[in-house]
Amino acid sequence: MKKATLFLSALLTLVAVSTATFAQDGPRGQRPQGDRPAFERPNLKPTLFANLGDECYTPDGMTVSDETGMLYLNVPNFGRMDDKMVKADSAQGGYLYEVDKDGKATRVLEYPVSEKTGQAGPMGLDFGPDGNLYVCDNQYFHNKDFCSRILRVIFKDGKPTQEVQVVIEGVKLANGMSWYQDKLFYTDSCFDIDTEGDEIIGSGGVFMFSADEVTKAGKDGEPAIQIKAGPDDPHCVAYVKVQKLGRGDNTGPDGICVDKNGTVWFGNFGNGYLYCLRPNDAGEYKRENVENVFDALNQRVREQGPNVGMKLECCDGIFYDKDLDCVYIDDSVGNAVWMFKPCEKGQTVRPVVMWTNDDNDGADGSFDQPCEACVYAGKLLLVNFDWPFPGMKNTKVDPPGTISAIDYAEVEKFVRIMERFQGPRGPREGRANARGDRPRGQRGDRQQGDRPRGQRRGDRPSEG
Ligand SMILES: [Ca+2]
Ligand SMILES: [Ca+2]
Ligand SMILES: [Ca+2]
Repeated sequence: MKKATLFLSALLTLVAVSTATFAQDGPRGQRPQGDRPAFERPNLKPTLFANLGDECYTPDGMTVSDETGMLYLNVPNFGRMDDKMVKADSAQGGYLYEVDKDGKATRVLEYPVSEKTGQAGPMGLDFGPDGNLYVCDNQYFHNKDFCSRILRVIFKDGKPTQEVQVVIEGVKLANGMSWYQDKLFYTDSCFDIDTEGDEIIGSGGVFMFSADEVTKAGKDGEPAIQIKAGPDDPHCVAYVKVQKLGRGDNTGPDGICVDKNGTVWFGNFGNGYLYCLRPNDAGEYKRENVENVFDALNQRVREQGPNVGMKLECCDGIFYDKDLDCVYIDDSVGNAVWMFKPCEKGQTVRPVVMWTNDDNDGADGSFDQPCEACVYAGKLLLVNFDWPFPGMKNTKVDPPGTISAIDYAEVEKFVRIMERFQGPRGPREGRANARGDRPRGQRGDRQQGDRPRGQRRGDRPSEG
């Protein structure tokens, strides 16, 4: 009798625990299967964090100062350019802003223009070990002849001075930037070489410089470092080509971030391919160690409900969240933010959509071509580039510039749930193939829910 009661009690406890777990997992108490999260994610709906005012059309890179906790935002203002690629007023319009925790944005610097182009295009930025701010100055839209630069904004007592120095010259399209310990990494999105017929339409890379080299250059009588960007430069630690996909955009590496293990993650703007570069045992970054961790052409269609059929075909800025050990991807084309967990060597990652919305002006905080992310003021911030290219959800420039925000507590809940499906189980694609090898009739019905009706495993996008 006593034994039976104990057994019953244990059973009831087990049922209660299981139910609680399932209730957390998804709607109607169902346990999600495979990579199916809750169908809708109203708790992740972005709200307006900052209205950047009338002089800010096209905001881009963001970084937070470790020293003061202040958010810094670069604004290249490409959206103000006329058909001759000249900005609409006498000011060249490349600005640096401080954005406080309430979303109040204050312009603190107007970048000096390039002598060759008369323009400034400040994009990715990050603080160096010397406490100064390093900046990708993208001149590609004004002049494709290696006019882009890496700049240094001198900081004193945690505040920017008006002094800006040129550190590296000869870059093609300087885009994303990340410092990791004593190394500076940045992406160059367009080498404009090695295109092959209709299939391979672009190329680009990742460059690495030591702090020793970079922090001395361009000051105290030292000249700027001169390179000619391309795979032949010894600083080029990753060289990738862009396979035509979707819109047929030829832009290569854009977003870049470095995780807690020193692994560099980056992705192509033009087609959404994702890569990583792990340091070898000697701590060196070698081009032969670049791994393709997301094959955008052969991606499985996932999601249900409103996101059905959505694919990742654009990687703009990316951000590593060290607290949750995950990476957020800004998808400029799809007006979306995606998340993935870093994978082990030889595996692939599985990006999942957090939020996407249709074309709109961004005034209510909805996405208007998100391009960079960071965690700040208890929120995941996504800044909206709002300078569309053909084939994007965003169709027109409608200032003012905006920063969207997603409640970080909700982001954390989402990532905790999703990481159960993103763990070290090996590549999803590999498992799908293994299932496909089985004789017909042996597949479980359950697994068919993983993809929308009418789509077969291995289907490729019809476009491209
Ligand atoms: Ca970018
Ligand atoms: Ca817009
Ligand atoms: Ca807008």
